[in-house]
Amino acid sequence: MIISDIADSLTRGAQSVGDAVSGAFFEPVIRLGVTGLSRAGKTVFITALVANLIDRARMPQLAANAGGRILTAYLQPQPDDTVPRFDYETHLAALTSPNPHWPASTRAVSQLRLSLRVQPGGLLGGLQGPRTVHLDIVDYPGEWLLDLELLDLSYPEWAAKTLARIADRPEAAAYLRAANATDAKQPFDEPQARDLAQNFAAYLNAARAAGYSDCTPGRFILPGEMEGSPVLTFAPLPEPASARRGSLWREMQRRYEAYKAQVVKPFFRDHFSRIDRQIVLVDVLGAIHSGPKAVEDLRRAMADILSAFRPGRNAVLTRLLLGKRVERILFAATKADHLHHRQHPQLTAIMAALVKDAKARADFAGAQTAAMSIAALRATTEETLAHGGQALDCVRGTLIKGDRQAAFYPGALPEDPQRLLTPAREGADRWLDADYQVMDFAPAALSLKPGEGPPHIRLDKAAQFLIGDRL
Ligand SMILES: Nc1nc2c(ncn2[C@@H]2O[C@H](COP(=O)(O)OP(=O)(O)OP(=O)(O)O)[C@@H](O)[C@H]2O)c(=O)[nH]1
Ligand SMILES: [Mg+2]
Repeated sequence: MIISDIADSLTRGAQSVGDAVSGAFFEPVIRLGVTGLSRAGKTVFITALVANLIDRARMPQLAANAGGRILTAYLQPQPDDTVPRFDYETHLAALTSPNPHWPASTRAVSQLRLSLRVQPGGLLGGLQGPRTVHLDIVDYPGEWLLDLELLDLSYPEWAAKTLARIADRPEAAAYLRAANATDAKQPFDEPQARDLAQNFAAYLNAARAAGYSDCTPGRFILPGEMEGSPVLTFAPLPEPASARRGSLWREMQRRYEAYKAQVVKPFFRDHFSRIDRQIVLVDVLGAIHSGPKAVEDLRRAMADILSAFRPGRNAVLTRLLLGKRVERILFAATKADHLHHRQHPQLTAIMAALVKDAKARADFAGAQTAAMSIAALRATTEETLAHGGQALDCVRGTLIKGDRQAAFYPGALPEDPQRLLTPAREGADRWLDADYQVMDFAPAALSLKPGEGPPHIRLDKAAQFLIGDRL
């Protein structure tokens, strides 16, 4: 074991002792991770969940709430001083203003603490007073989980693998020309390194726009405050026969290692390793609408993301986790309000089928898993229209474009998910026997009664699966 790993283990050990002390003897803390690829619905989910835990009239499926055992829920300063706070108030204001709109995109990890006063249930519950359970919600981009692979690869391995993978992608042509024209055994030159890194980042952005999800290193796409720093100024190059100290190759190697040590590892050590419960949000409908290629790409991205939840696979992660594991994982197909409820079982079956391979390979080290279709914020109402002698199950909402109401039929999802997943795997260009639509609906203007949170679909069922057993 190298020194830095021992240090990591010690920090983790101290943390878990801290958690155990505050958990077992004082006030229990549940850390709920919320992740998903960009635009999956993380921000809306957290905002709606918190609003509906504070005002609980729409949460009958949360057992502790149905039993009247949740006395109050309130926001508290979150315990991690260096992690940005999830901007709940601003996001809620966007969703519930008289002119409701969706919140802006968020690009980094953030956290919020909601504390619940709960009357213990069970036989002895009545004998004890109420206790406080803290729910720490951590929002982080699913893209960051894709960087896990880097921890196991050296720079020469990563560079060779990446160059091979992108060799025949048109989006990478310009970068590959630049990389192949570079002699990496020459002395290091900062402007040259910067040009290569910028060129590679341009490829990653183009690849992502084209629907690829294997766009790592993750922070190249969303650099934030690290933009232009040495940890983000490297790129995969063809390996020279030999390279001296001070060469471009050696410096690229050093920066790649710094990215792993100072960007990837701290995320897994400080955030990921402490999560107890996890929800993975997936925009399944969006992918189906985009076509078979997007569905296949999503399936692969899910497999890569989920490898983080099978720690045995990665030596570095296994050491960082020290035997701790996520206890429950919920896979939620989001934006289910785009479909009439009669089609929700089909959507849930597709969600489950998308993660089935990853699940079959190893059952997430014993974690309990479930698949669901949810809408964190319901923007539509249901309506059955007569159309050509047939009854069509539609949804009605306010269109973002044009600001008018419309009823809309999204297409019929198949009963058997393989009807979509098989053509996707075989590389079909479009769906043969059906056409699927999605509409951009604006959030509906709300008039909430006292005690009511914003309308949703199955947010209470999701909450019951994720935290219900701990309340
Ligand atoms: N109809 C409907 N649309 C939703 C729902 N949740 C999310 N959306 C749509 O999906 C978009 C993205 O939602 P966000 O919650 O911002 O997604 P995110 O995962 O936080 O996205 P990034 O911060 O960009 O990574 C929103 O702007 C809405 O258009 C929902 O419950 N119903
Ligand atoms: Mg967000």
